[in-house]
Order: sequence, then structure tokens, then C-alpha cells
Amino acid sequence: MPMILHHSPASPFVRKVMAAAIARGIDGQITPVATNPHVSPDELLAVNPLSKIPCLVLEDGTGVFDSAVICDMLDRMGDAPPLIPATGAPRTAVLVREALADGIMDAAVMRRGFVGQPMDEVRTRTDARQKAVVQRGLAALDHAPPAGLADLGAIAVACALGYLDFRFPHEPWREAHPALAAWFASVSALPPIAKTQPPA
Ligand SMILES: N[C@@H](CCC(=O)N[C@@H](CS)C(=O)NCC(=O)O)C(=O)O
Repeated sequence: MPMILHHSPASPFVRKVMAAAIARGIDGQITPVATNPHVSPDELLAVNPLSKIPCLVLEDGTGVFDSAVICDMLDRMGDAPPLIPATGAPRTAVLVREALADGIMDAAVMRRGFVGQPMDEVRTRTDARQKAVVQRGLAALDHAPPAGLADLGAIAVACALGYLDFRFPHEPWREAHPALAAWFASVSALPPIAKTQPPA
């Protein structure tokens, strides 16, 4: 039985996992299964009580989540160079950049979850707070953008930026973050990013 991945092409966290698998040449070992976590299907709850995607289901039926844990597991499979350095300061730097990108995704996904709700006081306050998280994250990344796409931190940043383009095209970020924009342009055609574009 192959590994399956509870998947949606719109999820930036799913995209990070698939991009990491492509970068390491092991995406063929993963079968994506379309799953809507918001309706909590039994198949997802059976492997992830949090009802979140991505969730990788191993050959023995074990559920592996969240995206950082899945990527860590995938990094130990196959023979390609790892995306996470083994030890020390380089490892910490990659994982911190991944955490920063994940935080931007979390904030943007939360903002997106309010779409269609009345713009009441709670939504207004939450949206402003999460928007500020994204803006501070972008500023930090523009100050120190990744180099290339050789590690998991860079892959996560590309997925976060892709999600902003996908869900918030009316909030352009490139002009205020030229170094980050130049880096994103330089990696967008590489297979891990090009092959995992969210739907148009
Ligand atoms: N920290 C988790 C976040 C995953 C996440 O938030 N996934 C969203 C889709 S983008 C989800 O499944 N949401 C369903 C829900 O919150 O009910 C990870 O890195 O995998």
C-alpha cells in the first residue's frame, strides 16, 4: 500500500510537503487524496483528530502530521541531499525560517477563514492583528531572503508567498519587499514550486 497524503491544492501547508517531496525526488511514493478538512471526514479523523491537512498516512495506517513533522520524515527517505541540515546553527536557521513562513501561512489562513463573515469588531481586530503578523514576517524575510531553494526554510517561504498571491492578490507585497520579490521570481519556475501551483 503506498503512502497517501490528505491533500488540497489550495493549502500552503500541503504545498510545502509536496514541494519538499518533489525537491527530494520522492513525490512518486505519495498518493494525494483530495480531502476537505473543514467537514472533518471520517477518513481524516481516523488518522488526525485535529482534522487538519496535510496528514500523511503510512503503509501501516499511521497518521503523520503536521507539515513540519511530515517534512522531517520525508527528509530521511531516499538518497537526495537533505533539506534540513543535520545539526547545529545551520539546522536551527532553516527550522526558524520554516517556522516564520509557517506563521505567515497560519495568519493568512486565519484571515481567509473570516471571508464571508460580517466585519464586526472581533473580525476587524483579528484581521488587523493577523495582517500585521504577515507584514512583520514579510519585512523580516525581505531583510534576509533565502538563497536558492535548497532547504526547507526556502521552500516554506515560497509556499507562504504563493499563498498570499493566491488568496490576497488585492494586497500586493512585492513593491515594498523588493529583495524578497526578486528571490521569489528566481525560484518560481523550479519544479518544486512550479509543479505545486495552487489552482487558478
Ligand atoms: N500547523 C499545521 C497547519 C495545517 C493547517 O492549518 N491546515 C489547514 C488547511 S490550510 C486545515 O486543515 N484547516 C482545517 C481546520 O482548521 O479545521 C501544519 O503545519 O500542518
